[in-house]
Parts: sequence; structure tokens; C-alpha cells
Amino acid sequence: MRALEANFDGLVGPTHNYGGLSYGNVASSNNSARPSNPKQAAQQGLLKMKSLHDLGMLQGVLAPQSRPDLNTLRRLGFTGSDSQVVQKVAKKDPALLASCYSASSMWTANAATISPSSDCPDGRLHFTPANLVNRFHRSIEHDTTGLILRATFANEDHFSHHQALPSSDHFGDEGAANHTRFCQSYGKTGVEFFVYGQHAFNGQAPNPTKYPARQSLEASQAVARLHGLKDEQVVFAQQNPDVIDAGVFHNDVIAVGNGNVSFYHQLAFLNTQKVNHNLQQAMTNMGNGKMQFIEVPDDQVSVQDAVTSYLFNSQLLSLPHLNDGKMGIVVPQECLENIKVSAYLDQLIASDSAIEEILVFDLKQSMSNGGGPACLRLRVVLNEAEQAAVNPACIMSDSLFSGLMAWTEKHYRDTLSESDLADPQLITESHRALDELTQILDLGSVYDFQF
Ligand code: SUG
Repeated sequence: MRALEANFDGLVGPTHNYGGLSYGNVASSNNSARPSNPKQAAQQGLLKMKSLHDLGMLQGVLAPQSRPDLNTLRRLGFTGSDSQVVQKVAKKDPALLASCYSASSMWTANAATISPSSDCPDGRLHFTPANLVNRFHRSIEHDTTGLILRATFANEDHFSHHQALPSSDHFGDEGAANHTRFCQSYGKTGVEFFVYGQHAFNGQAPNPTKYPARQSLEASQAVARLHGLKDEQVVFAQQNPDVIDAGVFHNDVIAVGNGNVSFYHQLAFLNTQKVNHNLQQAMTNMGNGKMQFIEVPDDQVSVQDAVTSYLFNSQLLSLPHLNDGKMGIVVPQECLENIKVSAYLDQLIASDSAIEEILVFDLKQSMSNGGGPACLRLRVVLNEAEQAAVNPACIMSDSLFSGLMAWTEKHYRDTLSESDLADPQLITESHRALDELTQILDLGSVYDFQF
């Protein structure tokens, strides 16, 4: 059955702000406490979704989470009405309030790890929400993520939804940001590539010394087991700890793949030669053809340039108008503002690699928190029956785009500062917006507030 890759982007929630919450994510630290523009953030994301839809890609929308997370605040001992809870936290612990107000679920590459049905022995598509234990503000996402995924992919004959892994650093899991699937064509059994930052149980060196390694090998192994993947179709690889210490907090900041193409920085992995050998071996095991490795040399694009421009946080897309395995690359505009990266991209397009076309987007609001084009999307390979089983209200269309643009105009602020988070009015605004969204996206009750 014909299969294709859909991208489900996270809709940026109404409380998008710069909390400085992600140690090891350089942009998040550098922009801490700057005022944000939630409306612009949401609209920049919607414009990317609409453009890819216009190019004939199947584009989905994943709903944001309800913020502030009042349940978590109550669990932490804050009492009273919703506005009393928020006012008490604002006084006692503004950093906690920012965490519970974060719109970080917009980076849906971290929502879950997904294995397409053609990779799984039960013929269903498997989802494991990521526990995101490493950062507190993200560790409170996975329960609602699971509900939103179930509401979007609501058919047990086709979709198998797992629980997130146990919430401990031993099983630290950051989802699809550290997972890539390679294949000859989407409908064929492919190879699943899991990249981890540390061994959790035997503490085997080398580990990063400055910034945290968010993903453990043990978490990646557990996800592969849950999805029923065979040993011969799976490759595990360790990230180079030095690049984690240089600000590469997820592998998708330094590598991306699609089809049989692996596009990565020379210093991305601990032992690149072995990694590439294992990938090719697994492709051969599964009856797929040759991999195309596009390695970007450090003397052309340094790790620092990769981190600031987000060259590798791009989407490699098999655009419908391109033939013979050719792809487009979706990059943030920061790539064109960096002379070295821009020169590299020119050279890449002129070469005879599979990457043939560049698409550039202004995603500055998300980029300023360390989230580029690839962070904003969750890839879901779907065959025709599965496409028909997805909640149709979550699929991008001209009318959904104009509906969501109007919805952001109606409900979103165009500036939000740290001090605004204490404003009780923001709770009502956020609830009102999300209540209306559940109807637009036909989600049922995924949120726990009463409105
Ligand atoms: O987890 N930033 C996110 C960015 C996630 C990017 N995702 C991928 N690479 N796939 C993170 O660090 C910053 C929030 C703040 O500081 O307000 C934040 O959570």
C-alpha cells in the first residue's frame, strides 16, 4: 500500500515565553526573560505548515497543552482558586511559574518516538510519548501528549499507543529528536536509528562534562523493544559528548535523515565510520538499497555555526514535485544569515547530492528558544488506510489555516514578559483559546480545566 511521510507540527500555545529553562540549549539561555510574541510565534508556525501543505505534503497539526499547568502547581502544594495559585507561585517561585507556563510542547519532535506499521510485527503504527525527564518544564508534558496523540490517531486497529517510559534519568527519552528512520521507500520495512547521549546503568565514559546528556541508551533500547523492532533493523549510536557540551542538546541539532539520505556534521557521532557501516549493514539486512551519506566537514561549517544557524535542524522532504529520490531542505532563515552556512548550502544544491531545493522560513520566535523547523514537527509515515484513520480535523487545509490564523488573532497576545505570567487574566485567555481549539480540531476532552 502506498505510504507517505506526514509532518505533524506543534501549534504554538498562547503562553509562549522565554523562560531560560533549558540548560544546555544555548538559545534558551541567551534569550531568557526577553519578551516574546506568542501570536507571531503561532503564525510563523502556521505559515510553515501551510506552505508545506501547498507543496502537496500531508501536513498535520498537534494541539498545544494547557498552561499554566495548575495540576502540577497544586501537586506541589499551592492552594486556592486558579488565580490564587498563580499569584502565590509568582511571589514564591517565579521560575517554577515560568516552567508551568512554558509552551514547550510546540516542539513535537520531542512528543514521541514513532515506528511506522511497516517496521512493526503487528502491522500497527507505534507511538511512545517521550518522558522528557531531563528538564522539569518538559517532564510535565507526556500525559497530555499521550491524550493528544490518542485523539489525533484514534483507531486501535491501526495505532498502538504506549505509556511513556519510567520517569527517571536512567530512561531519559526525548522522542523523535533522537530517532531517524531510513528506508528505500516509505512503505517498505526500514531501519530505525536511535542516537543517545549516555549509558545510564553502567555509566560508561565518555560522557559530556558540561551539559546534560538527555537521552539514554537504555531508553532507546526500551522504545525499540516496545515497538517490536528486530535487532537487525535497529542501529544505536552515541552522540559525540563534545558536541553536547557545545550546545547540541538533541541529535536533530547536528544530523537529519530522510529516505536513504543521512545528512550530518563530521563531529556528530562518537565513531562515525562504525555508525555508517552499521546503518548500511541494517539497510542491506532489510532489503533496502545503498545509503547516501552527506557529511559536512567541520572546516566548512563548525559545530558553533551549526548550533547558531540550525542547518541540521532542517526538514529533508521528498516533495511531490521532485522525482528520483530528490529532496528539498527546509531551513530557518538564520542559515542564510550565516555566511559559511549559506555558502555551504549553495554548494550542496549545486552538487549532485539528493538535496536539490532550499525552502527558507522565518521561525525566529521558536528559534529563540532553540526550536527550528525540525523541532516543530513530528514525522508520521502513514499508508493509505492509516491516512484515512487520522482525525481529519487535524489535517492542514486552506480552511483550517485561515481558521487557525483567525483563532490566533482573536486569542493571542503580541507580547508576553515574565511579569505578565502573574496576571490572572492570562489563565482565562489561555483556557478560552484552548476550549475553542478543541472544537476546531475535534479533540474531545484532552484538557482538564473547566470552562
Ligand atoms: O527542550 N526549548 C526546547 C527546545 C526543543 C527543541 N527540540 C528539538 N531539538 N527537537 C528544549 O530545550 C526552552 C523553553 C524556555 O527556555 O522558555 C525549551 O524548552
